[in-house]
Amino acid sequence: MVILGAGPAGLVLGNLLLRDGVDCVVLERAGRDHIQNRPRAGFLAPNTARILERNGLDGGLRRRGQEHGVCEFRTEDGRFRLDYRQLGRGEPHTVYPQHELVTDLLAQFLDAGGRIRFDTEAVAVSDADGPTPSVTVRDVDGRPARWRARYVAACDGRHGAGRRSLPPGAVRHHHRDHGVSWLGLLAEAPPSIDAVGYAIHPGGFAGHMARSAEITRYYLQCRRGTRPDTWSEDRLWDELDLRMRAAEYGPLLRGPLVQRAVVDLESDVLEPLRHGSLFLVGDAAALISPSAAKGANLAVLEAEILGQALIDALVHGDTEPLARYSERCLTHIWRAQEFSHWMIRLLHGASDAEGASLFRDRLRHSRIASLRTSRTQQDWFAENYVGI
Ligand code: RFL
Repeated sequence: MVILGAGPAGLVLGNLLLRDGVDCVVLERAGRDHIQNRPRAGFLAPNTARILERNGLDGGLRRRGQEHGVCEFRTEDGRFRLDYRQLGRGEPHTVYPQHELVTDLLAQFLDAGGRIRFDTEAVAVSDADGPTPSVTVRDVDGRPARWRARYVAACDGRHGAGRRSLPPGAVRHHHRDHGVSWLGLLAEAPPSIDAVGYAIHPGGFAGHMARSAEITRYYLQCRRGTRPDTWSEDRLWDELDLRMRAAEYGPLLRGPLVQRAVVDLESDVLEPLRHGSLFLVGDAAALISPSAAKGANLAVLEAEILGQALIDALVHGDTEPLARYSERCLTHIWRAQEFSHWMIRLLHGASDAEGASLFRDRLRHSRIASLRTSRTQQDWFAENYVGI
């Protein structure tokens, strides 16, 4: 079994297969240091915590993860909080930075004797429609090599070799550009609010998400094509203050902005998630905008579903679960896409692409009002916000 990519999807899958004695190797384009220090997601759903727990992969999460259950909306009509632990199914998130999860999963994989090749980029997957697919790779020095396996799991993200190797017409590609961009910032500063903060402002959306006691992620909606280094740190903090309405609700705790990246809010889904012996997992299967914090959670869920199906096929000779992999995952993916799309409409007025639309803005206003006032809507929100 060859696994492309050592993100949450590839490493959960690798750990599961190794535990049941399935021979596998992980091929990772980047170095170990890089993957262990790449800050990305932080909000893990209760189902993700359960998957990690039942597979014995939750050591770090249990020790260092922080329970999180409140979000605060700040709008032109004032602010309100939703204690989502008390709504819906009554479950919180666990805040645990993705690079720490990756570090834990990698250590566990290596301790159990797992094989991983860092600095090894998969170039193409060949013969996926037959029983012995192969993966062509090149190392940092450009030296080529080839790996053969019974199955290949593409856990190598949206721009990986798994997607690239699909022959034209093999899968359907659904794609939606939401026409909105966010400047994602990582601040070496403690969280300023004891909640996830969503601010809706005439200047655009701003978001606040705790990562740890010392690190906070902020988002600022920006124009398409904005370069991350356009604004000075002071200007970014001033804009965050303005949109988060710091003058009214309290100051933001400032610190150095150690990471900046512009994210265009896009969603895509491939259908089906299998081409012969090649399986697509995580971001390689579907890209989901970070508006609802679902990407890493879907990656872990899909890795567990595929891991169990591969064990059934390779250890017990039952290929039926493998045949159902795509259908099972797509049900979860579309549900997450639907909620994420709803969140985008909740948090933004008309996008740049749509032009200023008062109609769209009034709809957003009304959506916020029903979230503020309707207990039914709040329960629905809570269930979908933490659900996967
Ligand atoms: P990853 O984590 O991108 O890992 C893919 C790995 O594959 C390697 N790779 C290759 N290796 C070999 N050959 C090739 N040709 C290769 N091409 C790539 C890469 O180096 C990498 O190590 O994919 P995976 O495992 O599918 O996991 C997906 C998640 O990383 C992603 O969905 C989340 O980070 C999305 N996301 C969030 N998800 C959440 O559930 N909760 C959140 O709070 C959250 N916040 C976020 C996010 C994503 C963000 N970015 C990146 C836009 C915040 C941000 C800013």
